[in-house]
Amino acid sequence: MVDDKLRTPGAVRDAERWTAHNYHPLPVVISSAEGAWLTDVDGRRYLDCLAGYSALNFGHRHPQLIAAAHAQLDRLTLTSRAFIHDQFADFCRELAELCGKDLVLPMNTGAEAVETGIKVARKWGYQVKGVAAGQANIVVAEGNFHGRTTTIVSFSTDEDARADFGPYTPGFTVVPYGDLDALTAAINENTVAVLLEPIQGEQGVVVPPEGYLPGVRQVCTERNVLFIADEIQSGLGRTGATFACDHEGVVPDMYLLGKALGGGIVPVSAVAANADVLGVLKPGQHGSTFGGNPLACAVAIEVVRLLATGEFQRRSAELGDRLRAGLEGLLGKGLVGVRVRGLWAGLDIDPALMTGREACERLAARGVLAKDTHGSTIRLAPPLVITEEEIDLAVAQLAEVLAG
Ligand code: IF1
Repeated sequence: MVDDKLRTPGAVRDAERWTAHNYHPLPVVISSAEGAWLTDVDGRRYLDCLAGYSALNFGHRHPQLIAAAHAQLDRLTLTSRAFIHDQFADFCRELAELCGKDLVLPMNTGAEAVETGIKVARKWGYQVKGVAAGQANIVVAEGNFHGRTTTIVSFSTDEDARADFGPYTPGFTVVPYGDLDALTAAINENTVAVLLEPIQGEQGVVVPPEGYLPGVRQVCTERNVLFIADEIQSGLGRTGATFACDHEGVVPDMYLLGKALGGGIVPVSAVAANADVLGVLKPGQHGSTFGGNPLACAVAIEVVRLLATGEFQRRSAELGDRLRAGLEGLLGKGLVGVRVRGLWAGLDIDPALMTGREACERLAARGVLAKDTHGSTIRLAPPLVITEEEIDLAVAQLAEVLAG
């Protein structure tokens, strides 16, 4: 795919020489991007069907978001939470209103939002629910992906993400995803929360059975257990609604948000919940140097305003139908499984044909960038600014790859 007279090979070698090999990136060296399109160091263009794992829902360098970032860069970038700044209240209020919650706790990465959710749920368990000291337990799902910290990988079921990082944090019970009976049976007097992705992203865009999320909501309400929805990848328009939980009218006790909240410009994450939950935190009990910084807030305020119109959610739903129709047309033509929710698709390629990695390498050679998840499964998650023609292009190129 790449020949030596081009700049790409040297740039790939340089990157590999100077970094730890905790990724195996495609040999593509991006130098600029706009909307749904990337340009590499040799001027080749690629349609972005990964969108930073859903951190670029609004496309690369969305004008409104870039303008907000530029304006804030020229005014104030960091204060720490030791002081307040003039973007902070608007960000917290507008995000809380989008979530229908009382309060927001801003952090930076998704993993920090997840860790915050775990800490708050445990403290709520001891101080509000009355769980015995040190006994708090959180129910999680097989196939989960919630980040890479030591505590989070402690309850991962993916050996690549977990192996040799022990000793592991206790206090988590793993149950099969989508199995409401198993989840209900796992709840006991020490259970403080259920932590789930409403749709499992890294597992290959796995949508749970209809009724599962409402069932989780009901059992958490009945058993006085917090329902924590990790919407870091599934949220903010990706699935054709503001939150994936919206599709079944489910409102969790805690939203964990990240990725696209930062507009593809700065890391922004947050926990949104009501005061009876987030109110357990007192000064000095949790924090972050950069959490809620002025630049992050300025960009995230614009992200929330983009979402408040509903335009991106509508686009994701409408264009998602087109994507689904195109992909389902490839069933039996190289695809053995298709899962689509909005502009988010998990595709199972016939393992006899190729691996997901091989498919992504061949797509890259055809000007489409995507990422495999595991084995022969790839995920498509283009920016929500993608057009009908660009969706048709991506599907056509995939059809060519599958046809060999
Ligand atoms: C990597 C996966 C996706 C997430 C959900 C929390 C986080 C993530 C549902 C943590 C992050 C990223 C991490 C990145 C690749 C990507 C990923 F392949 F790892 F699993 F998207 F599926 N909850 N997902 O998807 O957020 O701390 O990264 O900001 O680690 O390789 P983060």
